[in-house]
Amino acid sequence: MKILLISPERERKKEEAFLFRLSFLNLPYIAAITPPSVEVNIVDEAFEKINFEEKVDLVGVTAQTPVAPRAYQIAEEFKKRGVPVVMGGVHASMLPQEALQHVDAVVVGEAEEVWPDLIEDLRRGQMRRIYAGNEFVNPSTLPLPRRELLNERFYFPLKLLETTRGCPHHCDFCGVSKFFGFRYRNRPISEIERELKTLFQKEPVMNPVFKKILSLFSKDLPYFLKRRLLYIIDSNIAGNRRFCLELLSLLKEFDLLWYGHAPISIAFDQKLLKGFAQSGCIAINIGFESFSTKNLNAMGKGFNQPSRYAEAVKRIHDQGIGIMGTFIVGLDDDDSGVFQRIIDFCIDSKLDWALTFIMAPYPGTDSFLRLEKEGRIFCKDWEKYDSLNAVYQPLRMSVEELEKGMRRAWKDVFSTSSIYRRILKRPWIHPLFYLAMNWQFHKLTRKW
Ligand code: B12
Ligand code: SF4
Repeated sequence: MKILLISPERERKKEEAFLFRLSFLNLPYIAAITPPSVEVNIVDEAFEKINFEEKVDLVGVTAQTPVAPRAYQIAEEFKKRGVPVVMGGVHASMLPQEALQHVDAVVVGEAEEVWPDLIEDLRRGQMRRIYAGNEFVNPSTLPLPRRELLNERFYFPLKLLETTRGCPHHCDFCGVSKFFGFRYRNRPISEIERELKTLFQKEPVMNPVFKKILSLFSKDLPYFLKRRLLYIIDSNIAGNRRFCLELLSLLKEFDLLWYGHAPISIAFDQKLLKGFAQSGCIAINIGFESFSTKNLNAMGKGFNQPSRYAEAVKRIHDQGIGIMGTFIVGLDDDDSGVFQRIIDFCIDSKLDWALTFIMAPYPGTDSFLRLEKEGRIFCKDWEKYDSLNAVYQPLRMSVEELEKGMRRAWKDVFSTSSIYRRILKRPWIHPLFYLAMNWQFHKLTRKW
C-alpha cells in the first residue's frame, strides 16, 4: 500500500511570500504512526509539483484555514482519478461537514489514536467518513516524527520540536485549547531527550578556542554555523512550571540556541527566566495582543497587564533574551490610534521583532461564533483568513482603515530607522539574529 501526504500551498502574491520557510511536523507525525508495511511520501507544494497521476492508494491533505480551499482543489483532482482522499488538521477538524463535501474522510482532532484504524478500514475497503479520537492523545506515546521524509534543503536550517500539547488558557480567538484541549500535556523528559539526540549531538557546540574566536564577531555565530538552532512549536512552553524547568535544564545540556512561545507572565518569574537564559533561549514569542484591558478581558486574556508590558520587556531583555511580539488589531475597543500605539511601544521598548495581525475569527473559535451571531462577518473566503485581511466589520474604524493601519504598523516597525533604534543601538541582544529577522520583513514591507 502507498500513501501520499500533501502540504498544500495557496497561490501567494509575490509580495506576501516570506523568505524563510520553516519545515513542519504534522505530516512527519502521521508518517510515523503509519504501519511500517505502508510506503509513505510527503509532498510540500510550496516547493514541489504534485503529480496527480501518481498511483497511490490514499492521499492525505493537511490544512490550516487559509490553505483549505487549495486543499479542497487538490482533493478533487485526486478523487476524479479514483484515489480516496482524507483530510486532517485544524480546519477540517473544526468544519468536518464542509471538508466532507470535498474529501472522502476527515480525521477530527489529534490523529495518533485513529489513524491506524483508518488504514485498516481502507485495506478492507470500508473507510468511514469521520474518524474522531475519544480522548486527547497521551503524549508519552508519541513516536519520533519522520523528518527524513522532508527535503531539508527546502527549509531554513532550524529543527522543530514539540514537547507539550494543549493550553490551560482560553483566549477566544485561538484554536489551540479548542483543538488540543485545556489539559496541558507534556511528553516525558526522557522521550524529549531521545528525540533531541537524533537532532543534535549532546556536546559543546565547538572547540572552545574556535568558539571564542568566532564569538568576537557574534556570540551566536558558532551556533548558526553549526546549525544548532531549535524552534519549540508548543503554543505555551511554560504551562507547567516544574516541567518547564526540567526541559530548560535538558536544553542547556545540548548547547544550542532555541526559541518558543510563552505568555508574558514568565517575565515575572525570575527563576524561570534565568532558566530560559541559561538554556540558550534566543527569543520568546509573546502574544501582547492589545493595550486595552477591555479588549484583553473580552478575549479571555485578562492575565496580560498592559501597564506592566514595558517592565516585562525590560526584565526579559535584562536576561539577554529577545522578544518576538504579536499584536492583534481591529478588536472592539480599538480606534484608529491603535496602530501608532503599537509602533511607539515597539520602538520605545526596543522590541526585537513584532507583527501586528488583524483579528481573524477562525472557524470553531468563540470569536467566530460571537461575530457570526452579531452578523459582522462579511467574508467567508477562507483564503482571506490570514490575519492580513479584514473579514468582519470592526466597531470603531472602517475596514479600509483597519487594513491600511495594519500595513502601516508593519512598515513602520520594520523601517530602517526603527530597526536601527530597536536592534543596532546598544545594549545589543542577539543583533545578528534579529538583524536578519528584521531585514527580511523590511524587504517584504518595502514591496507593499
Ligand atoms: C508552528 C505553527 C506555525 C508555523 C509553522 C507551521 C508549520 N509549517 O507547521 C508558522 C509560523 C509558519 C505558522 C503559520 C501560520 N499559522 Co500556525 N501554528 C503553529 C503551531 C504553534 C504549531 C503547529 C504544529 O505543528 N502543531 C503540532 C502538530 C502535530 O499538530 P497539528 O498540526 O494540529 O497536527 C495534528 C492533527 O491536526 C492531525 N493532522 C494534521 N494534518 C493532518 C493531515 C492528515 C491527513 C491527518 C490524517 C491528520 C492531520 O494530526 C497531527 C497529529 O495529531 C499551531 C498551534 C498548535 N499548537 O498546534 C499554530 C496554528 C496551527 N497556526 C494557526 C494560524 C492561524 C497560522 C497562520 C494563519 C497565522 C498567520 N496569520 O499567518 C499561518 C498560516 C500558515 C499557512 N500555512 O498558511 C492557527 C490555526 C487556526 C486555523 N483554523 O487554521 C493555530 C492552531 C494557532 C492558533 N492560535 O489558533 N504556524
Ligand atoms: S495563551 Fe496562547 S495558546 Fe493559550 S489559548 Fe491563549 S493564545 Fe492560545
